[in-house]
Amino acid sequence: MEHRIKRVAAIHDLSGFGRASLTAIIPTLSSMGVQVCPLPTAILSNHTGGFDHYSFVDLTDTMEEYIDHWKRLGLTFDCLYSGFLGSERQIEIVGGFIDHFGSPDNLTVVDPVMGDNGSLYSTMNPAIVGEMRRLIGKADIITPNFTEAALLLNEPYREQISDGEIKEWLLRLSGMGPDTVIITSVPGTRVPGRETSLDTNVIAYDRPGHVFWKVGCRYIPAAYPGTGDTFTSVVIGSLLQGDSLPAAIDRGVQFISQCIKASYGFDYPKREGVLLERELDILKLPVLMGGFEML
Ligand code: PXL
Repeated sequence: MEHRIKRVAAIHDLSGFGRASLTAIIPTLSSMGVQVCPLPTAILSNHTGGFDHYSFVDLTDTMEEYIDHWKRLGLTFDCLYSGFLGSERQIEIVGGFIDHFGSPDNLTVVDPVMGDNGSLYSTMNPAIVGEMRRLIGKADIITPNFTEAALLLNEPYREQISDGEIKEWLLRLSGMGPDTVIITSVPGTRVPGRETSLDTNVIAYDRPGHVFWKVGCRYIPAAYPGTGDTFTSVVIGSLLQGDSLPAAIDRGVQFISQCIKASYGFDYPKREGVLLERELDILKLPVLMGGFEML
């Protein structure tokens, strides 16, 4: 009998320190019973969020040969999942990878990792943003954060958005190709007299069902790098386990909230990421639905 372990091709960088990209994605998906096959895009000593220096080896030149061997092995994947990409040409290579390995039976997820909190990560440039706009056209699902959604749409970054406007953003992003658009870190209701918003939401659009979904979570004043990678990994793991889209998003939000709460009480640099190792076992527990709603 054939084994039933689901398999994901994970196209991301390997950052040696800081719990982002592959060092967050591999443990998260493995804990959910999914096999991760990394296709590394770059090797960094540490991720770039909150560290002012790092070493960076761009692996663009090695990727085609690496992919050729996967083709010769006749590998197939249940999901193709790309994230941090290091150069324009690399984005083109990933496009070719999706053309070859993508099929109506598997899921292509593009997390257009480019920036956060209104600015681009230091390795990014406007040409990469342009290429990323093309790459999302090949995806079934994209998971930009609020900053990345604005960059993809060429909208100025802003700190507030109404339900009507975010719906319009979702429709425009879906119009660029993907059936499903999931925007994270969408600022929620602003409370008069408080500088920060009370909550931050994940808002999604599912074109086949023409449904908007909203999953809210209480604002916790701490940003940890790598949480986007972990969130998308939980969503993918959950979908591969057979959950519905809103249930998968709900699990992602619950898991990240739990990780942040478990980390926030400890005094250590946020740039080291959430204390994932303490929380991974939660992913094996039966799921209790939190709160998702139609928008
Ligand atoms: O988590 C996103 C990410 C991925 N890869 C690298 C990064 C970051 C965010 O800072 O620096 C190298």
